[in-house]
Amino acid sequence: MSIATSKPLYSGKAKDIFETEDPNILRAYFRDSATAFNAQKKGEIQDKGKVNATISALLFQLLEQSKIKTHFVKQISDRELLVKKVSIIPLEIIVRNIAAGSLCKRLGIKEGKLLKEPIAEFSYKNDTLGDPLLTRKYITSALEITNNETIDYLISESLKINEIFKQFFLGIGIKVVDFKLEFGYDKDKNLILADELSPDNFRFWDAKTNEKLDKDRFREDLGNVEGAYQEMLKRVKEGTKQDHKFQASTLNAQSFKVRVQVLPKQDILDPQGQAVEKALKSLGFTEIKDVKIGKEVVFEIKNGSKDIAKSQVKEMCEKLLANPVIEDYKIDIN
Ligand code: ADP
Ligand code: AIR
Ligand code: ASP
Repeated sequence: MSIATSKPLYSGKAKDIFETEDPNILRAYFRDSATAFNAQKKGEIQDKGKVNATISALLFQLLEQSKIKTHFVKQISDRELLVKKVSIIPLEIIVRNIAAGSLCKRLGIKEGKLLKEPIAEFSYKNDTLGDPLLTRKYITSALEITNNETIDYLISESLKINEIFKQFFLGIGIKVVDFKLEFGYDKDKNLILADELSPDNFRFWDAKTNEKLDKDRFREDLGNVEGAYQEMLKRVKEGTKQDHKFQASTLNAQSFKVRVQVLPKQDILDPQGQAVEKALKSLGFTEIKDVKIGKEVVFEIKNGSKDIAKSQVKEMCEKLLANPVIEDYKIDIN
């Protein structure tokens, strides 16, 4: 292919961006080169380019199904995506669900703290300055990058994307700790999501073990960097194949009221139940037997389908709300 040898329009820390015959379409070539801490640390992660291009393609498609406008056009090889050319807004929008990275350093919070609500924050996309954190006024009045209305849109779009991702990744046993997004204007002045969606710009933790499955393995010299990237590729491929785990209608989701009743299994020793049974009998209620004491968990869940919501609640019960070895659970969802 002749275009493969042409000079990149831009060569960044992880990707080369080429023009194509169509002036509105660019070709992004994902390299294996890795940097961290604003390129102070440099290295290679074998096959990272392939993993990041493919995960990005799958996740952009997932978002498009949920009516999020993105620059994604097509994956044309294992390392290359065609994307709509945009004029990038020089802001990094960072969404956080769990404390990690610079948030912990800045605020002295312990890594792993579940934030009361997801946070969307902005950094200035400027390597020389080390991508500093920005306030709203820095953006609108000091740098004059954009206006309040656009900031509001970027925040609400990023938080919407976060909800889609949290739900999708939960289905493949991954916690979305935080991530970085970039947006830009296409030729028709639509503000759309651009750049990449990959373990380079997300923190992914295994939901059961909290094992880090992202670029932190490279940043912190944790070893098995390649293995973590491959594991994420495997899971994202599985997740995007299985429609029952995730449905495109997330944004048209209804809210369901869930009531989960958890009780010790019939043949399991339940000392609390026995004590209550004894006390009741001593009060004269001698006709009772088999007292079991359990718990009830109530919450609301949003989803486009009641069946999917129910299968997710079942997964929650199996993984967290009940101990399936010794407890039975009953789900009531309306
Ligand atoms: P960096 O510039 O941070 O070193 P990369 O190596 O990933 O990052 O280079 C990709 C560059 O291309 C980034 O600066 C990103 O903002 C830019 N980019 C991403 N998507 C598009 C797009 N659709 N149109 C124009 N530029 C884009
Ligand atoms: N990020 C920020 N700048 C570049 C990247 N990739 C991503 C990190 C992390 C999130 O943004 O990969 O997922 C928050 O980063 P930090 O360093 O601010 O904690
Ligand atoms: N992407 C930035 C860099 O390459 C920041 C980071 O990922 O740590 O330095």
